Amino acid sequence: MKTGIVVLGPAGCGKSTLVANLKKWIERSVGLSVGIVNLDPGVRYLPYRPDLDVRDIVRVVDIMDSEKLGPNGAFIRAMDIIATKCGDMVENIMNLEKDYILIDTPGQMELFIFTRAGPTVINRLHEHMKLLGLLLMDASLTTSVSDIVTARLLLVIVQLRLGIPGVLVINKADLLSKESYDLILGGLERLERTVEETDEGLLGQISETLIDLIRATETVCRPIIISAKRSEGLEIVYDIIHEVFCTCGDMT
Ligand SMILES: Nc1nc2c(ncn2[C@@H]2O[C@H](COP(=O)(O)OP(=O)(O)OP(=O)(O)O)[C@@H](O)[C@H]2O)c(=O)[nH]1
Ligand SMILES: [Mg+2]
Repeated sequence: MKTGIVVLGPAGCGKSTLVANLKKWIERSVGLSVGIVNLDPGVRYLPYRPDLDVRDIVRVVDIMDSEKLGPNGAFIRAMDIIATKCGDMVENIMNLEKDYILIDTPGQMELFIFTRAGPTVINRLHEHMKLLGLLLMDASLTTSVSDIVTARLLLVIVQLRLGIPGVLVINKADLLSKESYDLILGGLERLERTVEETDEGLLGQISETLIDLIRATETVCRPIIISAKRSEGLEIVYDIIHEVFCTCGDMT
């Protein structure tokens, strides 16, 4: 069965950079072949040459012109069109003779996750291939307990919406302070201790409750920290992909 890695995350967190550099890293360091699928119908420039591109089906700019819609309305319309042509797309992906398939997703993550089309495309793919989601977050958005709790909770929601296992990947390590680094890698216990020490009242209680929820729903592994641009930490990403599929099997 083919293995697909779905790279998700808020706008500008480094998804396309990770896809470009992870492909290079896997091919160079592991010697396996990697195909790339672009699922973003709105993107203009990509830092890689995709093997399959949804912009061959539909482009957001064309929908904005032809249907007189704004960017978000046009994006939702484009995703609906992609969902209806999902069967052909899945067949084309299955025909790619590659060991791994990296799937780049739109910057408007909420429009991908919280509409019907995004989960439909992922569910159709998941019928034919093993999938792991990498939820990428910008390091500047993971500097406090509440930031990290929010990111980890978002991972739970992404897994729930898309029905695939996921790993939280903090990108732009080069911008991360030593304190934030330790807080992210210190695990849930470290977050709990920090909440207790800082006595944030009601917000602290919310964080404690959410930490319990994250502990109860955690499936794959702790967050990892990388720099997609500098290709740092990509060996950890690869080890986790390998661990999830080869050691534990598909965890859904
Ligand atoms: N400092 C730093 N910048 C990075 C890193 N990875 C990516 N970037 C920069 O972040 C910006 C956005 O990168 P993209 O790869 O286009 O991000 P994206 O998530 O695909 O963006 P959208 O598809 O528009 O949502 C670019 O300027 C990248 O060079 C990193 O590890 N460190
Ligand atoms: Mg992108």
